[in-house]
Amino acid sequence: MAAIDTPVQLKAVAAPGQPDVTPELEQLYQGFERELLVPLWTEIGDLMPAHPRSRAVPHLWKWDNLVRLADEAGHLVPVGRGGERRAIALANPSLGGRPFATPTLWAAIQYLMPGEDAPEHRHTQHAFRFVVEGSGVWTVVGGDAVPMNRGDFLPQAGWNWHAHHNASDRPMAWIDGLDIPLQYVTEAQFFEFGRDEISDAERITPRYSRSERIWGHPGLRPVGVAHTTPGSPLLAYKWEHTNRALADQLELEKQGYAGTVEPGHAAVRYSNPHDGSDVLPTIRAEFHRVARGAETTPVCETGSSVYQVFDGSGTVTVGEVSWSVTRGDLFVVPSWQAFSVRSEAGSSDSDSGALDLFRFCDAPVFEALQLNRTQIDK
Ligand code: 1HN
Repeated sequence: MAAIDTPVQLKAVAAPGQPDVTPELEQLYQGFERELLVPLWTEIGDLMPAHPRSRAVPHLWKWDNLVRLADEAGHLVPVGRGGERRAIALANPSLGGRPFATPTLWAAIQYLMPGEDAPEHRHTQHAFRFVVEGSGVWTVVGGDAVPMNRGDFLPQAGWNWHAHHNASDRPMAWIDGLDIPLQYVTEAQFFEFGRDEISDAERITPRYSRSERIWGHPGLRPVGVAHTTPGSPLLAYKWEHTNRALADQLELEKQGYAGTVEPGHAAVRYSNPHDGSDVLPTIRAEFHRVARGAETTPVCETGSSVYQVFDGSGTVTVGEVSWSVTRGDLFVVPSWQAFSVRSEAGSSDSDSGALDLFRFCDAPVFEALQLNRTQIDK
C-alpha cells in the first residue's frame, strides 16, 4: 500500500537545543506526524525570532517598464465585468509569486484607455489611488465624481461603491494601494457587483467633488454633517495643498523655524478631517520631500511600506541594497529593514529641485495592535 503523505513532516536532527536523535525519537516524531502534531522545540526559532525577519525582500520596479507593459495590456485586454480592473500588481519576489508587494499591502499600476469605463463594484478591502502622471480620469465613489490629476491622493475606504471613467482622449495610468494581503489572512472579505452602467448624471467632470466641497477646507469641520463610515470622508487630497505644505516647511526651515522631520526633510501625513486619524483603517499615507543634497537618517520600523518616486532623483537604501531612482519608480521597504534616501540632481530634475516620495504603509494596524516600534539605525 502506498504511504499516505501527511502535511506534517518532522525530521529529527542533531542540533543545539534539540534532543538526541535515537530510533525512539524518530518513532515519536512519526507519531506526531500521524496525529498532526508539531512540537514547539523544533519550531521556536522560526515562530519567535529575536527581531522581525520579513518574508518580503526589498525590491524596485522601474516605472518605464510598468507603463510599457500596462500600455500593451491596454491594447490586448478589455476592461469589464468579471476581471473588473486593468490593474497589474507588484509581486514581491519572495512571496511565492502572489500579487503581494508586502505581506500586508497590494500595489498595482492601473491603466484605462480613452473613453473606457471600469465597472462599479464594492469590497471590504480599503483602497486608494495616487496619480504620478496624467489627468482625465475621474472615479465615482458613492455617486460622487472625483477628478484625478497628477499629485492627487484619493482614499476610498472599504464597502464604498466605485467605478472609474477615462473622459480624455489619452490613456491614463495611476497606482492603486489596497490591504488585500492583510484581508486575505483575516478571511473576512466581501465583494459585490454594482450597476453595469453609471448614470449620465455621474458622467461629469467637476473641478471639485462633493466630498471636497464639504470636507476639503483646511481646519474647518462642517457642523451638522455626520460621518459614520470608516476612513476619511474627503475623497481627494489635491496636489496644490500637498505641494504648498512641503514647500512652506522647507522654506521656513531655511529661515530658522522648526517644522520639518529633520534638516532638509519635510513630510506630511494625509489625515481624516473628521478626527485627525489615518485616512484608512489599515493604511497610512504620507508624502516626503527631501531637499536636493539632503540625506535622511536610516530608520527601522515594524510594518512594511511601498514608496513611489513622485519627482526628482536620488539614491534609496533598504537594508543591504541601494538603488538609483527616478520619477514613477516604486519600491518596497520590508519590516525592520533600515531605510534612508539621498536626494541628488539627476536626469529628471523635479519642479521643486527635491526628491519627492509618496509613501503608504500598514502602520495603523501595527499601532492598533501595539506592535509599532521604531529604531534609528546607528
Ligand atoms: C479594485 O476595485 C480597484 O477599484 C483596483 O480601481 C485594484 C485590486 C483587487 C480587487 C479590486 C479599483 C483592485 C480592485
